[in-house]
Amino acid sequence: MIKSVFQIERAKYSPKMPKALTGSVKVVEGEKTDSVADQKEIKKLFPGTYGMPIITFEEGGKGVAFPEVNVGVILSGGQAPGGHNVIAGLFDGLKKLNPSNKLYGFLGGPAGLVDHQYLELTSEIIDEYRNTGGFDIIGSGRTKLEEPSQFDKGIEVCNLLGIKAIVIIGGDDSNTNACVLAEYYLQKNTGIQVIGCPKTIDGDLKNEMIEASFGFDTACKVFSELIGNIMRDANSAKKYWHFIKLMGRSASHIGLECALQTRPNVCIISEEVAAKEQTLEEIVNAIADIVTERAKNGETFGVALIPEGLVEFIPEIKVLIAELNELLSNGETAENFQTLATNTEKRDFVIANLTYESSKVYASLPTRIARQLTLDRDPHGNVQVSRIETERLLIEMVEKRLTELIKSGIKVKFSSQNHFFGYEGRCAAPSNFDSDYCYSLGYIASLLIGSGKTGYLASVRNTTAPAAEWIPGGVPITMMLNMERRNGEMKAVIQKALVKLDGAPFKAFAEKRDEWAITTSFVYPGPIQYWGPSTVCDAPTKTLQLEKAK
Ligand code: FBP
Repeated sequence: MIKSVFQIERAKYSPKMPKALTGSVKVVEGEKTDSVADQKEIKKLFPGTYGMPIITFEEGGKGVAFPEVNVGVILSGGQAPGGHNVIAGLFDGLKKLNPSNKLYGFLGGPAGLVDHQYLELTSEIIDEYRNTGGFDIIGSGRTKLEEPSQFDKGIEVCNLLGIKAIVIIGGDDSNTNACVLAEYYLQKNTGIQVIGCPKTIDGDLKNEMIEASFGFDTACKVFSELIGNIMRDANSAKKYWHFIKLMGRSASHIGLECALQTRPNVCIISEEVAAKEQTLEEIVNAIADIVTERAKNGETFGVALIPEGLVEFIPEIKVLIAELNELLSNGETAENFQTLATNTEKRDFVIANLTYESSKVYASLPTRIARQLTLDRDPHGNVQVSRIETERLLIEMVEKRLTELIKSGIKVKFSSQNHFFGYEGRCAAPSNFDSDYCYSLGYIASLLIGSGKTGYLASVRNTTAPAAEWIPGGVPITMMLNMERRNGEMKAVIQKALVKLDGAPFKAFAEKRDEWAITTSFVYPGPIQYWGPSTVCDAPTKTLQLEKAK
């Protein structure tokens, strides 16, 4: 592999670790736990792994010799900066427990476990990937692990390779699968442990015990740099409104964090749209009002941030999507839809099969956007919001609204550009925070394996303090479960963390947004810094700082 000078220098970075992990470690068990909701149902579904205690790793312990163990690791779902460091931390932790331990990587995500595609990860391979972005060391995938036949295929390959533990690095859906797998292997007495690690740039896998999912820090910093660059261009040329859609799936954490870092004129928060039951028309009119107000001051430019999942939160489109899900997921109508050859036939078919209200909404959307709403769902049943051009939808509708205002005598000029930031940040070189955090998560996974645990998610708390003071541990995944309707059935799943409207990050934004809307207040954060003062290189996200502020 040909390396850039940056990669060569960055490979030498030694991730900072919690002091508790630097010597011998002792396991401290806390109180028994309960799931966040639906305790009775979850307990019944997970009799073996329900109620386990929270684990903390503290300095001390006797440094006992660990028996040899082989471990398998899986990268699951969308890429997030730092995944390679989780694997490096896991590898180093396993070797420290016993130098004969082996780590196998399953290739291409969970499918690698089922299809028996794997690679032994040696120190030569690991060293190539330390502190790098991407998941290319073993690849990732979105195969859903839910069928006993898949779990049994996993047992076969584990027996073949002598694997006694599997580490799944994934988001809420993948760690829900990890929990199901842990319970299955426990019930079947296979002796195979399953440990999860919290990954996703979306930032929606967090709770009391999991302060952040890895990748959020780096991705937001990359997007904020790009937004800042666009702001500076907008402020220089003074001729465009830039509409920027930001990844994050349902949750608006990325949009909110980037808004706190850059101070845009508009940032829509999907969770607020849902709470206030704002219609698409209301959202459009509010943006058009800001464009008009700024034009009065001669500022015919601006920046609007749009969360990727917005459409799912606008009440009338939410109902439409739910109807489309029913219509196109199973059964005869779904099959009939698939046989239609042209987009026009598909559009007519959908309109004819929706309720009156939803068919009106569907027909009112630009054809391209309406078609995007009918694209295939991902294997977990989620609408692929990254493929819906919400930023263009809003531009078209704001233009229409402004044309009406112009006709009524209001003077306003509006030229737009649209952008979508997501893939630009998912594989960026991890920031110091993500490099450190991920390495610790992987190292902790090795300790959870060493202490015989299963059904746990590796956790690091106190992450706004210097890394030496971080608190390493493990949280039972069952603690995060609740029952939700998925693909027409009630399922136990990890509760997604959406933006809290009474939380400190949203409040900080809401307090300032009216001012930022009219008075150009842009902040240009610049690129991530990997060398230099700690205040520049190690600062966690504003979201984390505000959430953890005492
Ligand atoms: P995960 O939830 O698997 O971490 O993926 C996050 C994400 O980047 C979302 O922000 C985005 O909607 C989605 O993946 C895009 O998926 P794909 O990589 O399949 O295009």
